[in-house]
Amino acid sequence: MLRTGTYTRRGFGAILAAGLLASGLAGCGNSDTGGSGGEAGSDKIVLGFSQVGAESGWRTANTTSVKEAATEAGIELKFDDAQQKQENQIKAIRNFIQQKVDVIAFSPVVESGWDTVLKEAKDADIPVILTDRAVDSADKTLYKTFIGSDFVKEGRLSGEWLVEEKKAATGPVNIVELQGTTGSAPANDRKKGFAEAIATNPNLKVVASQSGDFTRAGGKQVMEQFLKANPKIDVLFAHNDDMGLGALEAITAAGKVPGKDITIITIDAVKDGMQALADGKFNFIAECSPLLGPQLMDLVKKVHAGESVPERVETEETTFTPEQAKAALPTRKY
Ligand code: GYE
Repeated sequence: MLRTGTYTRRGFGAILAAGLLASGLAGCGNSDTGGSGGEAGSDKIVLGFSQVGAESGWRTANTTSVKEAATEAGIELKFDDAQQKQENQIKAIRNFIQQKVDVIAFSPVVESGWDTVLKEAKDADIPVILTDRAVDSADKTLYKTFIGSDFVKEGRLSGEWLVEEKKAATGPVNIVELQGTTGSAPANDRKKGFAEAIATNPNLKVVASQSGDFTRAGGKQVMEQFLKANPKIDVLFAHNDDMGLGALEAITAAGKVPGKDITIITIDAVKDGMQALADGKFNFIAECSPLLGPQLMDLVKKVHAGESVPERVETEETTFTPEQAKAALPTRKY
């Protein structure tokens, strides 16, 4: 379940190993946080986790990773699915505060609008860990740490591959972009990284860019509109595999061959995306690992014990071509 290769270059490996091996850390009981939402008499750490939703294969794998890792670490998990709505996440966090959980972790659906509820958690003395997606709060004391991917880098790697792929082009290369959830960190950052990379070749132009909300249905629907409005589409850049998979249906229905008539780049590298890449329907994927559970549980134990944690824990990732996807698929865990 655990890929040691995904961990940060900043010495997190050691922290992780220690955390995974330790069945309990000194000070892990609830007494030092002034109460717990756990069963009476239990000294288990209680973690309230607010998940974005179930919008993609990535998210499903992430939820499984968090649940399995909590069980393995002996942490009591209170899990809430916000169905892609910020108001639901704010409600869930307030519930966790009321229940006096020991630690709160959440994956913020969008970047803005968290200061008030984070302040409430801070006033209640409950440490908060951001997982997967960042917030834009200026006050960094509102949370202990942020663990997740470098989304700008994922966009940049996607753009750099395209620049190389199209370096012989003598005329315009028309790109359409399927953005993730509007206002979310991965949508903002992947767009930015990609735009910066393709700016080096003036032939590469994004002719349409719209949100497909990270879902297959969204990707299909928006791609249909793109195909109707743009007679010449050379490239699709989708902010995740699921939107790319949805777009495949629209492209095929329009009588075009995905991966040939239209070059397709996506992000995530979940199993279905990797299969499409191995089949030559996608051309390139930048990986984004959803297996954050073990790292998260280690951080939960540390912040609960009052130990210091790095401000930012970055997951390490790679990229895949069709040949690399074929080689990786048999052992792919998600
Ligand atoms: O890429 C997408 C999911 O926040 C990294 O959210 C995550 C993104 C992931 O819906 O598939």
